[in-house]
Amino acid sequence: MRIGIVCYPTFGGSGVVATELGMALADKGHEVHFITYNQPVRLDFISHNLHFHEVALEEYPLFQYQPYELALSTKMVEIVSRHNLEVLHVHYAIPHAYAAYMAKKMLKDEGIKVKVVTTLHGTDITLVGSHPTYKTAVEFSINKSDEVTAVSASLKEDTLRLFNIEKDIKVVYNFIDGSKYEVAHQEECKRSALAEEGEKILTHISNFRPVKRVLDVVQIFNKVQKEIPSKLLMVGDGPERSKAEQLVRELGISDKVIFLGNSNEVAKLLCYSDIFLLPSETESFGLAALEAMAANTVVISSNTGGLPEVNIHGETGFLSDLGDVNDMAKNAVAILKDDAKLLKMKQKAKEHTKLFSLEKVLPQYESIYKACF
Ligand code: GMT
Repeated sequence: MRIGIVCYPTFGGSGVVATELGMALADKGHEVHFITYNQPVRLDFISHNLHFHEVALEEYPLFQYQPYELALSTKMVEIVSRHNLEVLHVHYAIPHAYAAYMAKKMLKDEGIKVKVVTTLHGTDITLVGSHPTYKTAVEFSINKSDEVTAVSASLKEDTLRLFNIEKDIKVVYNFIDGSKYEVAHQEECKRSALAEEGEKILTHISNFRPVKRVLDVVQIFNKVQKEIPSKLLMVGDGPERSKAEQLVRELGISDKVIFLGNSNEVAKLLCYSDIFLLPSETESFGLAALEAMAANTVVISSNTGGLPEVNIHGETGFLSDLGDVNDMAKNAVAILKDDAKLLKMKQKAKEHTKLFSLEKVLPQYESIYKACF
């Protein structure tokens, strides 16, 4: 098929999933066109059937805010008609689903048909989308999509609770390409580069937005390091990073916490880790947790949103109530003290990721594209 993929090109989970999906679809022989404002960060190759089209914005002194939806829908019209695209798959409802609806209408006037598939990722529903500022337009554009998917059962429930939805929402879980984690583990994992012999490694990866509760991450680690020789790797960047750095200084643990900034080498970094910390306020799925599990890492997370669908309490890791840093630290210390149990849990975590493999999920999206016709 000929498919346009619209996403945020950044380190956020929705952009990562969209990019990995597009690359896998192209690998399978589909023609894929990414339409967004920058080359997606995980898009590491372009080929004869994998293309990137930049949405450029024109500055004009009258505009306090650049009208991105207008530029995006104009670009969609251009690319759909030039490349005969059959489906526009938009990731993250705001503003992508709305812009796709406008593009579809404009194309219809030219006698060109295109189908729109919208994938809901989380904050487009739970935090931003349901806000009165956007709610009407988000609800409208979800209902006007030809097919709608959500990345977890929990997100589907949230969508049905927060909006008046007339469409059937299909749950298609996020996925990972397990082979990427094998390579990193066997050949390139140089644990000694970051920790001393005998030290355990805890890792957090996110965009450091308030919803990720990075201060909880630091508090949990502070309790753990008092009982277990350990290091904390903080990967990513965002608005809460300086507060987290400040808290690390105040707690006097600067020599044990390493802030690495954004990285494209997630698989390589995760291969060092024993525990992945994700105490988020809400998480529709928790792709970062799944990536950690694929790299043999035990997950200690909150029990919010879709996290219990990914992290199985007592098997792949532990779930605690939101903000209960004592419980999260207690679970971490207990598992880090028992090497045999830690190893078993790491293996279980990896095993569990097979449910979310690329091979399982890719055909689900392909049949959703076909179901539009
Ligand atoms: O969580 C983020 O920081 C990014 C955000 C996004 O849309 O890019 O992630 C959401 O989508 C991911 C991919 O589907 C999910 O794994 C995350 O759980 C979800 N984030 C939230 O719900 C907070």
